[in-house]
Amino acid sequence: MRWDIFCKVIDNFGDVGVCWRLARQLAAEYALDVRLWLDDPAPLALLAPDFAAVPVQVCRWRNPLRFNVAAEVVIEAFGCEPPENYLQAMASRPHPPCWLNLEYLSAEDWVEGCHGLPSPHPRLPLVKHFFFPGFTKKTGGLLRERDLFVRQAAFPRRDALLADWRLTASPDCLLVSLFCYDSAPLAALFAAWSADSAPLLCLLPPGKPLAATRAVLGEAPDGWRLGAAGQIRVVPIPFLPQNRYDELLARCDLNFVRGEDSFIRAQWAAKPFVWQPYPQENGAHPHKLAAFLHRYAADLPERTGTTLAAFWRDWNAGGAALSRLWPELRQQLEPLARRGKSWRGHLSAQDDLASALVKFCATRV
Ligand code: TRH
Repeated sequence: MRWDIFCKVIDNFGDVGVCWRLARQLAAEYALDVRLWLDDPAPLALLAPDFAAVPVQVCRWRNPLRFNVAAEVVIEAFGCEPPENYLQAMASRPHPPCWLNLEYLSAEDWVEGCHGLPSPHPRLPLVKHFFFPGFTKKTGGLLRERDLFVRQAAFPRRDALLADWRLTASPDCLLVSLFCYDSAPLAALFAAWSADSAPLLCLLPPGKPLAATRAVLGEAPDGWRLGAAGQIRVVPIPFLPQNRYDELLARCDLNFVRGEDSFIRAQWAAKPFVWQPYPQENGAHPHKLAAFLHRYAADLPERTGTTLAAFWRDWNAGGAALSRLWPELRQQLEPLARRGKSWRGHLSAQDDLASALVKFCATRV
């Protein structure tokens, strides 16, 4: 059966990141014939340099679209709207395709009520369904490959991972990955770290995190040393293919993540993390943050939960209190690591997004 996935790159990596993971999983685990239509293939080459070797057909989305037949299942990612000539082809199929709008992720309660709702097309004999990823069994679940936990068990150890960048870290050194938007309060974070006498190694991806760091600390091609004894190292690393980024998240003691896909992968890595939601003009992101914290922090000891919530909120609101909150967060990393594991266990009991999609479409094609 053929599935077409349409993806428009709004900005950053998340749109392609999500669609690529989904396309790859549908092809690998369900032997589906998957085409991924991208208006901008550039980010894919970074996320998956091996994409040509994967049995997913990556196609260029141009208007009008050049294609042979419309697929049995059509997924438009994040409301990107397939081109008109493709919609016409969908409508002229003897049996209309199962057409889904894959929505953005949110932990808010209303998601359960909207998941799966139909939306008839105003002109054509087509019905689109809203498909919401999420954190409960009444949503579409989260992207999780079938072999993820098996692969995780074989991930390189921390020393081997660091050796790739000619780095070493003593066992007591806190290993941190820092993936954020340029609005993150990096000056406040670095000041808070500098006041901490314990060693810390921060791995910094290129793009916005690196540019924002340069704006605060100045140019230093090999990285920066902070703190009275230079005990804090902030070191640029290359942009990693998605699979290797998963390895990095699993080996760090603390991950700063953003948007949607790195946020999910940090949860599979089951390590303490700090989330910066994608800043939206309509101001939806603080609600998303609060809704997720409500679920994630629910079973935490009170002190741990309050510290986590305060740190996340401050990270997303200017960082005025980070100097006070950082030592508190650091003290809570052990209970947070335990929570990471119990949360991963809880999430893995629900269907993953690809299998939920396959089930949803099975009765509709
Ligand atoms: O790049 P993002 O900010 O993407 C965002 C969100 O998806 C947001 O919801 C959307 O509206 C907006 O884009 C347009 O953050 P996100 O979602 O975490 O995606 C980053 C991807 O990059 C993810 O697939 C992980 C991947 N990645 C790597 O593969 N290697 C790396 O080294 C890094 C740092 C990230």
